[in-house]
Amino acid sequence: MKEKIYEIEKEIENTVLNNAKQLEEFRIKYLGSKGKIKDLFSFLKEAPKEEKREIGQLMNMLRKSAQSKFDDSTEKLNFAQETEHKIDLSRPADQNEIGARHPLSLVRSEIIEIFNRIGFTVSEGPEIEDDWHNFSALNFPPEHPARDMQDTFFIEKGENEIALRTHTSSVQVRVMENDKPPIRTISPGRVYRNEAISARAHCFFHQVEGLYIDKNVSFADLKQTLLYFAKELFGEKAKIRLRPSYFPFTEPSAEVDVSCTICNSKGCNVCKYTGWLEILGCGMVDPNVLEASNIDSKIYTGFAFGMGVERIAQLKYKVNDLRLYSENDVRFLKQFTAGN
Ligand code: 2NM
Repeated sequence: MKEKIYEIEKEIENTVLNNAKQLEEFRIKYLGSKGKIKDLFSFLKEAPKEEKREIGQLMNMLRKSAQSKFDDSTEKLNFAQETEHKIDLSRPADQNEIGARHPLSLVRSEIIEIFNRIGFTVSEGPEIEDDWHNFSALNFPPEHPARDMQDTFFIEKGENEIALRTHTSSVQVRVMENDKPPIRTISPGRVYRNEAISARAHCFFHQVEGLYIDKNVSFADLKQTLLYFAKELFGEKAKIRLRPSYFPFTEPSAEVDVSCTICNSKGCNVCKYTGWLEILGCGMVDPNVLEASNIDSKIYTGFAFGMGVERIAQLKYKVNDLRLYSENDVRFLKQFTAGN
């Protein structure tokens, strides 16, 4: 009888239970009311008296191990079926959201590329500047209002004044001090002014300033360079006009308008019904500025210009509030792509 028990034990051990059909067959064959184990128990009373106890124990162990094999396999199979429904391996992966470039970054890149094509290189410099590079070397007189705390963020006042730069002309002073003409460079960067924040003003903004110094650089060169720039940026139909103006670092100086690309100069609320949009300031570099950086103003002349990146982006993308550029609202930011 013991042999029979061991035989069934081996049989159970070797049974594979991989699906519901096999499980059901197993249950009927071993655990059911007409199964092999039940059968064995009915023979127990025929066992020799002195072996009854031992054989009874063996039978109980056999029944328990058959039951747990059945239970474990049932559980495994159920789990496999559940997860099979949960994981759909054919489902496409979630899309990663791709960010967009900031409009100011797009416009800055475009401006840099336009000037790169005619030989201007990019120069950069510190945002924290001394009085010399931000004001004195640029021909700002000691009493100029820009030197006032009302207009400029000072970090140190007194003997050696330190401030956040108010324009990137300070970078060009450094270029003039360090390089020999010919100089052909643009300096993009962030600048700071002590202004209350509103739709039209901010305490920081971005500029691109340009500088060209060589023998015989003329106002005609300046005009042609700016016309090229306006056509590259706003399209072949763009026209420019210059109006006399004043800057401490240039003489003569001018303000530059481009024909309104929104209404084709017919008049709209963006150009205030003038047909023209102001986009930059420019002029011939004042001889005092050249001399301050040890460039001989009897040999060399130069032109310079400066523009606000926010202003250009505003025209290109019809942005009506300067604060949008720095609030990081994704509803605004996601509208810009490299193709725009
Ligand atoms: C402007 C307008 C006119 C300018 C001048 C210089 C430098 F360094 F050569 F003196 N850089 N940029 C300049 C001239 C900037 O911005 C409205």
